[in-house]
Amino acid sequence: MACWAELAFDVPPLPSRVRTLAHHSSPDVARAVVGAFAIDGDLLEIRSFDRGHIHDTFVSTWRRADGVVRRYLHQRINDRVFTDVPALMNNIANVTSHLATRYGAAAEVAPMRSLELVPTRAGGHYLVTEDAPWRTYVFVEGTRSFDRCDSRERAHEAARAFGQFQADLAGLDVRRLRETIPRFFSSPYRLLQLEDAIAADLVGRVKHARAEISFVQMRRQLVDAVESAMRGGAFPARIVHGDTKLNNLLFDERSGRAVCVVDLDTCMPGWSLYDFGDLVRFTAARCKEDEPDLAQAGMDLELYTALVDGYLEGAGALLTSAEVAMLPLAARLVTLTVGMRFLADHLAGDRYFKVARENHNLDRARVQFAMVSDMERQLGSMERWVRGRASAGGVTAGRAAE
Ligand code: GN1
Ligand code: MG
Repeated sequence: MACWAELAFDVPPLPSRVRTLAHHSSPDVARAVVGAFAIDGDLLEIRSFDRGHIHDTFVSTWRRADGVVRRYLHQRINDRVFTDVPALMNNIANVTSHLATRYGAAAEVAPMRSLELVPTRAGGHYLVTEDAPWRTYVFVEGTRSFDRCDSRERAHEAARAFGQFQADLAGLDVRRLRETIPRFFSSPYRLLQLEDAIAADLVGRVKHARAEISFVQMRRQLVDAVESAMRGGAFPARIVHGDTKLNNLLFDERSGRAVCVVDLDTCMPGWSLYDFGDLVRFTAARCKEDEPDLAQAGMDLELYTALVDGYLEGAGALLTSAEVAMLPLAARLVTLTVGMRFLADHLAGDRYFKVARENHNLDRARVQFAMVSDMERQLGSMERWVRGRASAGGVTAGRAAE
């Protein structure tokens, strides 16, 4: 079984300084490009749709000749973050067609459905304009998403659905997907990027971030833990979603069931627990990702336990016992790693994540680190819950590590 760390070797490393500037475009720009996609009817309306830190997103409404009104979601792809757009869109096309086939054929996975790409009139997966590449999805109607988790049941359902998503992709050959952002999931590499940003100190912010920097430096061992386990063959590379924020899941408005996983940008080879870790980072957070008041930050243990149960229900049959045992570690590691990325971007002058205020990325990093500290305080309980589930047979895993 190929190890993800090995798969990463044949791609060039990221330049040490990511040359990315967030960019914004308007509904007028979107209006000019949406006609190039294979959509029937008259355009009634187009408006901005605020989501994510990377792309610009719009929703359009169209009326067909037969009177039926339909909506579509358009994204101006940030090609400074995703420099290999053909590979990105090839991954998404592979994933959506695999899921559409699976969901079309297997009654047991209902009511899940796949995102649906709308081709260009020329038949491509995306449109190249002078300014940027664009893509279009069918808008998934009758659903809603949540920026914050409102209940244990919601957390359980989200984790079940993201776990199932991973299990549903287990039948797709990892090698059909490219790692579109090199070493995206590698914590040691993220630490190197942070160290580069500290050494360069491009905007003179290092002196104001000493506490955050030493917080990371004291956790070097954690940074290496998963990659060394993978190098030792503890678990295989898998296709992961890579951005399992609660608001990347659409819930049926009426039943409350999760029905569609969105934002497939980082769906690529990685380590399965990344998805679980990112779920905990976002969904079990006591405050929003960029809360300036750190007194509110931390991890809700009740929500964490619901996430463990839901994730094991969705993906348990797929996971090795080594993976299950590492769930609590993954929560800490992914939260630390995303914090390192925010901190590195703050130190490099906010070139990657969109920011809306001064020190926005620093605030984001601080919330992640406060959460890591809180997880460290609750580590015993986090581990006990997972052990209890594994020994109670709540996990159908337990195969020897492959
Ligand atoms: C970015 O797509 P969006 O904005 O949800 C980022 C993720 C981070 C996340 C933190 C391609 O996701 O990796 O975890 O922000 N995506 C990319 O909120 O870097
Ligand atoms: Mg994303």
